[in-house]
Amino acid sequence: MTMKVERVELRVVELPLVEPFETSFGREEVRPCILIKAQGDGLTGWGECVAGAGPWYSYETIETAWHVLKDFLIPLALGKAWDHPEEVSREWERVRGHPMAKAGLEAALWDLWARSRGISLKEALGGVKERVESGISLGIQPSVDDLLRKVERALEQGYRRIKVKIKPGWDVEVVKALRERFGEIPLMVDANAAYTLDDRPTLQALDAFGLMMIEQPFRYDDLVDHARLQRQLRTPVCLDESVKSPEDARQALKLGSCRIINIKPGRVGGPSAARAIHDLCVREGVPVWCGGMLETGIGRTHNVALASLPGFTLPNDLSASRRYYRQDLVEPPFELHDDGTLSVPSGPGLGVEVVEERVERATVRREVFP
Ligand code: NPQ
Ligand code: MG
Repeated sequence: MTMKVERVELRVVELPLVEPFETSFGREEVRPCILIKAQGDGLTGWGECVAGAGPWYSYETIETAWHVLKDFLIPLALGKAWDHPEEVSREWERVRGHPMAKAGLEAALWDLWARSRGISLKEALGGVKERVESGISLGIQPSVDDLLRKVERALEQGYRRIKVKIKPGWDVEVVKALRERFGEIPLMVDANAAYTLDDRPTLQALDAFGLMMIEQPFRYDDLVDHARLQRQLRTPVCLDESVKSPEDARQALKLGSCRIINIKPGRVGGPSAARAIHDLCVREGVPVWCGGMLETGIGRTHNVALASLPGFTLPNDLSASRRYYRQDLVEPPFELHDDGTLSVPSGPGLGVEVVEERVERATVRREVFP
């Protein structure tokens, strides 16, 4: 059953966050993102590009992603006959880098393709779980007391794992306070690349707290120093920023740069690449989990479907919609069950309704191709 994309609509939408989100690289109060609507054969598919306003997490921004989508990726996709989204993403291998731009459009094609077969994204990707485990990611707070209150709240809500953002000066004392107050809860930290080899005393101190993992302590593109660190720590190192493709994942495992990988479809170039890294990690016995980029319901749904694959054995950065947004762009919004999980939608494609009137209201820019 061959398909064709006849029309693509790009939008920038801006949604206010319920509270500011602060990491070692900056503070966000509003989340802008690009939404992609791909249409063909009377069907519609939705994707979300997770590039941020500035090049702080990675080099991509809303502007670079818009440019690459408009001038290179959409022209390569429009009007071509294809049987599977992976065929289209193979065409884009000619475009170096820009994984977030590729991932947003590829996600829309997966939705379109799944709908054309009348199956859910979960089935399309090979998912098996009906519910996925939720963890929460808590930003840097004004004080340790503020963080303790946030963690208490998250545990009451049922989140299965607490992740706290760290940076030099907001690390060992914070983790110590959390262990003193909450004991042996499932706890991890994410540095977003804020440390160097010189900070090893700090990382050694964190090693004593029985953390589930330390995420991306070193440079956003480093594999070598992480390998050296992993040999010196009991705590598993988890890579996020440094793994930008299946090839990076293969090299990271070969070098011993980490014992866990955070898979984000946006960061690695799309659902196909995300699944390839999952498959590699299953073969190598390396646990994975699905990260988050403060997605709206559209990106969140794609992530939840991915996290239903069997190798996603650790709690994911997939929280309830209301953790980030007062009103999500999809219905029903994601709600946390008492057991700390989210349901994986089972209807065709995304399996949730995109509320176009809300999308329209949040839109600050729009363009249609051709
Ligand atoms: C992480 N996410 O795991 C990311 C970091 C992050 C939920 O911790 C705009 C662009 C906002 C990129 C917010 C979580 C972002 C962003 C957070 C990246 O490292
Ligand atoms: Mg991270």
